[in-house]
Amino acid sequence: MIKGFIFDLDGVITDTAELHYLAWKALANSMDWAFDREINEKLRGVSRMDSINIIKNHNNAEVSQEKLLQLATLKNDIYVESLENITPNDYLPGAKELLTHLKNEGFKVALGSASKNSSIVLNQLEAMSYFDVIGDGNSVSKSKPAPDIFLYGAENLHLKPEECVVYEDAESGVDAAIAGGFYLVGIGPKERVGHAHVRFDSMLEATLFEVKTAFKQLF
Ligand code: B16
Ligand code: MG
Repeated sequence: MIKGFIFDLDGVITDTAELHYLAWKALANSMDWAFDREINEKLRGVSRMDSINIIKNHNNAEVSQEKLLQLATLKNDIYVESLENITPNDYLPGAKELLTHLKNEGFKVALGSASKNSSIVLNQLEAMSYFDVIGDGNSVSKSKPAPDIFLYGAENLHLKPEECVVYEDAESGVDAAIAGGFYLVGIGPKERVGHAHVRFDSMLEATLFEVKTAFKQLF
């Protein structure tokens, strides 16, 4: 029986991808590195240090680990400053309605994000009260596609993976949730999240009614 839901943040609850893009772009420009939306797409759901390694490798750049950490910190400073612009109007369409619905029906809810800035984002959205557990980049050391972040969420909700539905928009996040033994809702195109158990184009379609219909033997 499904008793809980675990949500990814960027691309599921809100769209911070554009702010990540602008911050990485500013950093890349300062280094004279190539960076465009195609490379940015490879960073979806990927941790900060894995992201900078992808950008560095794309540019065949030689950078020490210490310098790489410095650059990632610089990008994060730019990104965190831009989070001030997020308001409670910035939920992805359908996300707030779904969270409200789940609360009203008594489901347990956790966050399962790769971001180390999830609390800032959730506070800006005024979304903290929807979550019983916050699992993010500060909670575990192995990032997606390792299942650790979702296992952390389930454990702290006192549920088994097979009692939880995970919502994810990234390929690595879908891989992580499958590896952990969760039921999975993919948000986005087939090429990206087609390996989820159920897929919707956007959060607007991924309502509780649709998920209950898709997994009807589990509710
Ligand atoms: P931070 P999610 C991910 O969020 C983003 O999609 C990804 O682009 C970002 O690099 C990662 O968080 C880490 O974020 O730099 O804030 O720690 O989709 O896992 O909620
Ligand atoms: Mg995501």
